[in-house]
Amino acid sequence: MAIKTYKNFIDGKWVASSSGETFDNINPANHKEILGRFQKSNASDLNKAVKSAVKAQEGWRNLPAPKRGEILFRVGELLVKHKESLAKDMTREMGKVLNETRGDVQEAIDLTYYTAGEGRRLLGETVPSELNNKFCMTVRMPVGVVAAITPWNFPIAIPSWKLIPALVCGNTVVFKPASDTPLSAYRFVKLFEEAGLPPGVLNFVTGSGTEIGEPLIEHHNINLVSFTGSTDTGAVVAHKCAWNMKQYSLEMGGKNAIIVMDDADLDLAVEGVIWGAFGTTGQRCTACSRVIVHKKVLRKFTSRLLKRTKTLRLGDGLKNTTDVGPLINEAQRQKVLSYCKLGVEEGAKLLLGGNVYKKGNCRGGFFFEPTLFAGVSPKMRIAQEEIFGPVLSILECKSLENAVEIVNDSRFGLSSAIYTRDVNRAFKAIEKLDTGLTYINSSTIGAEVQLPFGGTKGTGNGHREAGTTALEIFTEWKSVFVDYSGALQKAQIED
Ligand code: UN1
Repeated sequence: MAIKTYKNFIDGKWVASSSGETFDNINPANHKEILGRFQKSNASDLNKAVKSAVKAQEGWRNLPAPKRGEILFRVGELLVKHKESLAKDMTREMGKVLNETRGDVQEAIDLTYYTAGEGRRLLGETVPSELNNKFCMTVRMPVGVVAAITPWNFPIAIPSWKLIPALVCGNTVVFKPASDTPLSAYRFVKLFEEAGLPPGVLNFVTGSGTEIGEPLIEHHNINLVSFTGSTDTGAVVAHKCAWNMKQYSLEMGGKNAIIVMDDADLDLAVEGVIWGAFGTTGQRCTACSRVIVHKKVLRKFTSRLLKRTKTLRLGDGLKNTTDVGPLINEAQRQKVLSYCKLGVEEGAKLLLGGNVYKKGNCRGGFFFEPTLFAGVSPKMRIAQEEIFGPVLSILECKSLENAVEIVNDSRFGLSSAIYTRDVNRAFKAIEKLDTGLTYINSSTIGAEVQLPFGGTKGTGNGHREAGTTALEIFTEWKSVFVDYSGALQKAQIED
């Protein structure tokens, strides 16, 4: 079958890059399968996309917010309609199992329905004035032109966290998806076109971070950069934005932990840890990569976890017999492998896995064995650094206080969880764990869109996506003072 070439979307038209070049989008479960060719865009394409977003700004911000919301509701309906085929394409292009790619699309549906309703809210506040015959209120204004730079692990859900709130708030957008997942991004953008979004309001450009990502961040017409990805790249975004006086919102790494106390339901905890550590092949920023187990139950828990991990079946995510799909690409697989070697060198005990997986039908993909390390101490690099793969470290704790100390001994602060039947311990954990998300008796993954999403410390820059807090990112506050006294009234000045 002929391989399809996909284009950029600029000013409401599908156009090829002026580079004349494309790159291949491959299936990580079988890298011989090419899913499509995408534009290898350059700075000139990028400039056109930004220009088109600038041009569309005035019209879009003047469209009443409820009308903007209506268009986005239609996007939500189209996501519902195409959920299954979007999920299948997503599994083919990034590997996670079909149930999870369905979940990815569902998360975008939830986010879209929740946030499009902001078109009829976008609440500000009214407050009293210190003077008579004077009215005070706050209103939300769009920030302007937003650059949305998104990762490959949630190819539709994460773009939805950025595009939907940005648009309902009246911003226009230039969207640059990860080069590993341009097909899902393309299909998402097609839905906005079909829903009737005016030309130029959303522009889509594919290509590498250096060719177009950096010029996009630095472009003088970009007012806000919304980025999800690695902490190293996030730091570069922050530097460049600070230097150019732009706003930026960063969602970055995690080193998320589950605490298993001695009173926990151990079978439930094993299931939560398996789901958190090996779901999405460990490639979630919320993935559980440390399990901190009370010494009284350490042996029992470890043996049950080991037994359960051995049952996981690797394979193509499209097959319903598969539990764990491939990693995204070979570079990522080599990174995970090097961390496994490092764990052994650091003195951790490799209980299971630790190597690439090439058996049977998995030969042609970027598969990696589900890996367990025991005897990990908190300062080891495998307990400190984000691996982004199916590698779990087991650590021992003596008490809740000790467990909290280990969880918080991290440069990241995204997600944490505790398994306990003791309500006092649960609330103590909620109070003490320094993370943006905390789960009681459930895994570190599975955040819902009506709540703020984000983390403390090196995970972000204090912003929270989703929920109503997304509006804080995508709007500017204006404070308004209306004096209807007909006289010069002076605040703060005594007569
Ligand atoms: C991510 O890993 O980048 O809470 C996002 C979760 C998902 C979102 C994860 N709802 O795991």
